[in-house]
Amino acid sequence: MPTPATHIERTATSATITNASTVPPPSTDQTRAKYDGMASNFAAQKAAGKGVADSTIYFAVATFGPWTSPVQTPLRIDIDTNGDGVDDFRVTTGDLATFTSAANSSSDVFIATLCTSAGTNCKASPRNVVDASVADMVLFNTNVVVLPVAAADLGLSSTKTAFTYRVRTGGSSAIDLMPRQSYDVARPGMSFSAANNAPFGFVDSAANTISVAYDKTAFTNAKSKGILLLHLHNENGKHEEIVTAAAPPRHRAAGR
Ligand SMILES: [Ca+2]
Repeated sequence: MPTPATHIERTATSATITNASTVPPPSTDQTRAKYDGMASNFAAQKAAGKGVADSTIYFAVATFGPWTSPVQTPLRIDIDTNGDGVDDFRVTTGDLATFTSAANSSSDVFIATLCTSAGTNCKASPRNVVDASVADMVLFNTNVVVLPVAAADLGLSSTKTAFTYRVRTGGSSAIDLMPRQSYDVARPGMSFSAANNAPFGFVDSAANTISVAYDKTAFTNAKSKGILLLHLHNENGKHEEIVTAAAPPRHRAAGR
């Protein structure tokens, strides 16, 4: 069985802003954010003659420890699309039954929900991008998740391609608040492709090679730090892999 791997451009680390404690979180805590990352399928859309408005943006989060069920790790991403410092959209985690009607009992069809910050005009997308009827995307017993958002639903287009966002864990009150970052859909720091694609991401096998297109200026502008590589089907403790390019040696002036 092919194993999807998802390649996400990493944009922030576990330098979390926490509300109270300065004690490092325990390694098994499924509510504490270890990494967040960004990717989109813009490069593939562009190659197909399409553009930003046709693209999907992927928010990735890795926590310190695994959840048994996604309900144990509520996530929220606040998005400012016009740069005025006021968030315009909000992505949250939930389930399809209560999305359809608040009167329903919750289901185990897990989704990412995009709404305006006022809670209107909500849209649902499958958690980990692909519906469970298509592929096993490993929603349970893992510490990594991908939340997809259609760029058009954020009002993005060829003339408006960038936004800022902030990832937080926790439900009604924040547990971890990651630093705000920016992302330009049309100018990703890195784009990934491979010969063997999975329903989402790439076939995770030694025979598959992943190619990386690198834009140094865009990478630097986004404050990206490397690649957050998600192995969805790995065992716990081995879902996320951090890949960083070797930095050239720094030369120090004599006497310092
Ligand atoms: Ca705004």
